[in-house]
Amino acid sequence: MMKTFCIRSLFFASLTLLLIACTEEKKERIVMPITDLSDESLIPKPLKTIPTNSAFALDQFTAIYTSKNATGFEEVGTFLASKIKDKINLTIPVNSQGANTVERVIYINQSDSTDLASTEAYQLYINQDSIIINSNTAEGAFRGIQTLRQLVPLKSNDTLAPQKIWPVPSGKIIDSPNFEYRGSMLDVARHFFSVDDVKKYIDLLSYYKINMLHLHLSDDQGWRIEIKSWPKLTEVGGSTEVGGESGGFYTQEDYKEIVRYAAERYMTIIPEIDMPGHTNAASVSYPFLNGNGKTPKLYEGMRVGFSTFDTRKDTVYAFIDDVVEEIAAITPGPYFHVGGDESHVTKKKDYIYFINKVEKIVQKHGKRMIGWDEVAIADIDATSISQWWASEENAQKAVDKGMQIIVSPAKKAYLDMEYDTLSKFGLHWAAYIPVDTAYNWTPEEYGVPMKNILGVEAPLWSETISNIDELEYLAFPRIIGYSELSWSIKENRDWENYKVRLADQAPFLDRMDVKYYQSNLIDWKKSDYSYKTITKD
Ligand code: TNX
Repeated sequence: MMKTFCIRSLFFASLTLLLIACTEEKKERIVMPITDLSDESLIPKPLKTIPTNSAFALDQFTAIYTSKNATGFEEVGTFLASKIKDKINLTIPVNSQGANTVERVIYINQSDSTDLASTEAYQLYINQDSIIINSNTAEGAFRGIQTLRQLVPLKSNDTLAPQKIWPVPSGKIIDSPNFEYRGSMLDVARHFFSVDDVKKYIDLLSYYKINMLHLHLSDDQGWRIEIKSWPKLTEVGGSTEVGGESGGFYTQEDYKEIVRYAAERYMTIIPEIDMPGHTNAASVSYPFLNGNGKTPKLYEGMRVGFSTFDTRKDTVYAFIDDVVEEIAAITPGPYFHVGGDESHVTKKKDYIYFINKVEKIVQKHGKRMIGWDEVAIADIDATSISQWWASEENAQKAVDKGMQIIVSPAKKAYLDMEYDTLSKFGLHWAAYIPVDTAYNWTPEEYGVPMKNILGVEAPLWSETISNIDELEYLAFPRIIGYSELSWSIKENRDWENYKVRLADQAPFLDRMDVKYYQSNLIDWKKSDYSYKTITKD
């Protein structure tokens, strides 16, 4: 590994020298401050960090270059440039467009090196005059630039050279994710959230390398996605929400825009249509669907478990086929979530019959089924996925079937649980989840074997929240901890160390106008954030 690195660094060093030689006037060498890359507040913590105690001089003479003919790499470079511009108001050219004098390069390189463990793996080499990001895929490069964004200091050091310089601590980072599935769920059914709200959430999640956003698109209180063959679902079923406000829904164009925006950030959207329970809004729109024997009416409360589809009617399955077909057609990701939770008024044998049939419909439309942990009682395939939220017995059934599991235990990973008794929003039926409890558990050892774990997801149910500020209050800062629980290996996780790095997220969260919960377990760094690199004399 060392040998490949040396050869590669030689290659890039010569590339850098060549670039420097090409510049018209050679600037004096800047003496950079002593830094410690391993002391930077990166979240999630990378696999390996090797400091070299100098710095890269990010300044107006820096340019980004990306591998030619490597799909998506130039876009990753452009994304990085725009985020650097947002953070420190420095314009950096990408692949020479607009370049004047170039003295230093950030090179985003497509590499076939077998050292890169997965499509999301990356290596970041920060030298005095070059930063090199190696990855097999643009997805890996995208994860790598999130690390780099976190390393760019907010304030320039104006004593080093006539121009402003933002020193990026030097060294190597070798990184790849512990779990391939790192997610959050947003319930847009109990309260509706606009496309812009969802985009903001996507932006924040992707900064912490979360790569899955599960949208809970239907429930008793609302149906939130346009289905062209069944228009009343949104006309009627989308018209209200918890508390009686006017609800809302995504047109298919809106949904495609969310999918596109997420894909630009290498995030997969997972649509959920919850059934056979949690279906009151659908049954109000089309009463033939209803199987609970009562006349359905729009519901604006917070109870669960009272609705069910009629599991013995062919027309119900024809309806589901249309719904899955339309949503699958605008969902490029591999998954379709069918809910399956809390079907308290569906008889067990009907529930099993229903899930068996729905699994086949999902597969027919080319997707892999995900369901809440109850689905493991049905006769489903090992290729389907169980999302473990409550029952250990159901989790064990999924393991016995050889299924993969998304770990989302309500007691640890539910973003809608209150922090403590003083919390402004949230519920506490599963637990109070302060910021340390949210972080201090080990998904790898929570009860199912590591080989069955696809990843970790933190669901945000929205009974008690109705706007983006309230969403942010519950999600932040806890979701940042879940990003580390799913990306970083357990040997690299430690609450005492994490809480200092979390405190350092305050300037980013403030800049992004995130109304996070300022837990007093954290000694938040406020906006007077000063330049952090140590300078030795
Ligand atoms: C349980 S978790 C539910 C949701 C509620 C949530 C509130 C799960 C699969 N079902 O319907 O919104 O609790 O915390």
